[in-house]
Amino acid sequence: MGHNWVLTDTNDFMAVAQAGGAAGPAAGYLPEGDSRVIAASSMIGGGETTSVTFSISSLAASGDYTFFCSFPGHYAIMKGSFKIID
Ligand SMILES: [Cu+2]
Repeated sequence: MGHNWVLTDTNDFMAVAQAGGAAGPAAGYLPEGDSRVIAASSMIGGGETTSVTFSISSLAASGDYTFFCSFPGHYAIMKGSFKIID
């Protein structure tokens, strides 16, 4: 079992989450080269840590973004809203 942290526009969240499951473990459960993925960490196991660094310069302050885990099925509960607050 693994977990990661993926950020997409909320409109893309479900499609990317499902494509991630289809991409399989070798791809880290993320569709390779998918431009809908704004940022993503590596897939890690329980008790491990990781981080992700990305620019928010292309994101809108009024945007609606969702972060989630793309391991199959996890996105149903491992998700949240990502807001840019000035
Ligand atoms: Cu997970």
